[in-house]
Amino acid sequence: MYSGTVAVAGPPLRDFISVTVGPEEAVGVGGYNNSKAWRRRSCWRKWKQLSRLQRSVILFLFAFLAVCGVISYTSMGEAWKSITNKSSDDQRTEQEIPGLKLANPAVLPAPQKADAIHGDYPELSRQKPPKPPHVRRGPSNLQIKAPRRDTRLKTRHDTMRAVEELVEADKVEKTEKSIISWRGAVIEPDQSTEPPSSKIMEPEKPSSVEAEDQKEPVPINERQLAVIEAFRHAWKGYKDFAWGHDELKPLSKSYSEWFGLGLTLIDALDTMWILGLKDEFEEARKWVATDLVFDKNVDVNLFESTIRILGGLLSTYHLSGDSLFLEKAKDIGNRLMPAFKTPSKIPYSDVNLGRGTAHPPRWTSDSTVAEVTSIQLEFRELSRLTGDEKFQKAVDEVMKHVHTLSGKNDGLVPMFINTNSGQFTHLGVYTLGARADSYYEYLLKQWIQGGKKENELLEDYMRAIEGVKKHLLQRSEPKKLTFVGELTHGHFSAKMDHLVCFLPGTLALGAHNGLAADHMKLAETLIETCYQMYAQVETGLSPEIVHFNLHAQKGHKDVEIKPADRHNLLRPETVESLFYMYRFTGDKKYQDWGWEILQNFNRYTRVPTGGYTSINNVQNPSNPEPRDKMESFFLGETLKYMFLLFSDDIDLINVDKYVFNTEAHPLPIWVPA
Ligand code: DMJ
Repeated sequence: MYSGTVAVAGPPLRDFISVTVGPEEAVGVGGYNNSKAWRRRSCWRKWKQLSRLQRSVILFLFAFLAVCGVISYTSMGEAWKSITNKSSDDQRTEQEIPGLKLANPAVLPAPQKADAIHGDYPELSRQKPPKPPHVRRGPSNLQIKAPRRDTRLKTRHDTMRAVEELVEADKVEKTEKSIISWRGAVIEPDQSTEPPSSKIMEPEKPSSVEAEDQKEPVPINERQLAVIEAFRHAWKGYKDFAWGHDELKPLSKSYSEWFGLGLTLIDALDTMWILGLKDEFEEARKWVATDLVFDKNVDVNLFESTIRILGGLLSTYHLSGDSLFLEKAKDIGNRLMPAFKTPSKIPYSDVNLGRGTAHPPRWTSDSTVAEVTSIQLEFRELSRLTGDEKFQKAVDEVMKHVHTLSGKNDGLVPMFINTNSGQFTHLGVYTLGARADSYYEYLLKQWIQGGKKENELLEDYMRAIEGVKKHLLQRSEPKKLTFVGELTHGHFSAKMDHLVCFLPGTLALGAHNGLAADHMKLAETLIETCYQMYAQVETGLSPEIVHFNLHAQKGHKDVEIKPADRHNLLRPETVESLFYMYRFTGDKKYQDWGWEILQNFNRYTRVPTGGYTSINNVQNPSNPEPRDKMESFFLGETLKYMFLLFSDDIDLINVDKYVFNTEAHPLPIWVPA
């Protein structure tokens, strides 16, 4: 029973208001009657009996109490917010894109409604995917752990402070350093030979495997800060001289166009998110919102635009939850579809985005095998997000067709496929390098993406690795490095592209996902080889292609380099594999190797006015001959994998929740059935 009295001072008589509310009031003639209708009538009668002033005062008091209620609600702590958010999170996906239905739910939570969070997110929150729900689903390796939000945010603020200090320190340091000139470029001689100073220390946890159980957030360490500094330096060049264009030409302080779609900017979006570069991300987002237009009379390469643009937009959508990126992804996805209109359904290499026409290269009707089989992760994810199965259907058909084709050699595929006949061409040449590389990578990654159910993919992957072991592995002299060569009409060549260095990481990922343990052993030996491709070279940077010595010769190293192959394009593959190896073993040597590589990029490829450049000669430290081009994958992949390699936080893009596309854009793993 409740009885309340409200007293208000004022003019006589009417100034005193007494309101009594309680069940007593409801007792009238006829005894206790608590029917809803009776209560409504009784209250209304009482209300009518009050003077206008009394009513106004009561209304005012109710309004006042309501305002107090709202204020106290909004000032409640994080815990309360997370409780209230949790239930609405589940409904967001459908609300943000009308009619959107997920064909397959993802292991990751649905991204937050874009417009709701845009411009109002906590600083550096972009380093992490949106908050996962507390419920755990699926097998233990796919379960989502409860977030550690408060402490993590604190760490991010500390990190940004440290980054700012680092930038300041860097400015001071730069003015003190001497510089050397060579062929039109000025390179800082010992840039970042030591990690830049910072208050933040490396985490004590020695291994990422142990890190799985840790409860405390992992602070960003000095090496990661050095990556952030490198990214900012590269970004400065792009912003100053190439903003909105495809690639920076850092020496001539200009740019080059490939597709005319701001390739570097799009490729770098999710890296900025992961590195926590809020301002840079925000500025780039604005460009995407206002300047990125796909309705252009421009020919693009299907594979390159899929892995860099579609992949970049999709992963940025997942990390940020901003629907702008999904809208752009849908737009380009639709515009790429004409590529599949071929007699065999094997797509053409080129598409005109504005005209909706597609064609093969001028000199052939062939497509590259790696290109037509490394667009699947992106198109499948686009179908899952939009509910439109046409994207997935088109790329699945390619894989099913390639699965049945003859012309393979123990699972190894030739490099070309004809868009008319659908058959492999140029038979008899097998490589894990250019034109075939990511076919193998995507067999495994599609299998992982789809919840490890698509047996044909796994079958093809396992068979191919057996083919690699049988036909392509050899050991070099004098160090007996295991390497992956090439087979040309039965003849073994000891040639290995740097591109092949994706393989140790892929093998390790497979082993982590339950495949043969000997894949991990092979990964360990191959990553050592890839590291030696850097370590045995004068600049400490790998050339594009090496030839291994099969016979010991006095004074010769394992690695030989031909003049035409001695360039370095800032490629990511070795760092990518180092990242996986460190994640799965916790062996610090992989971080140390990556650190050496970063320092050598800083020594030989960094351009003082902003940006990094490809070089022509990794064998000449005094004149590495800069090429005047910063490839978009340096920001999209190389620096991202560096940052993740140096991290001890397995939740910073957890590989049990995300699968990286071949351009290092993380896409969610779908929930297993
Ligand atoms: C990137 O575009 C991708 O990693 C692709 O798979 C291979 N080439 C470059 C990087 O080397």
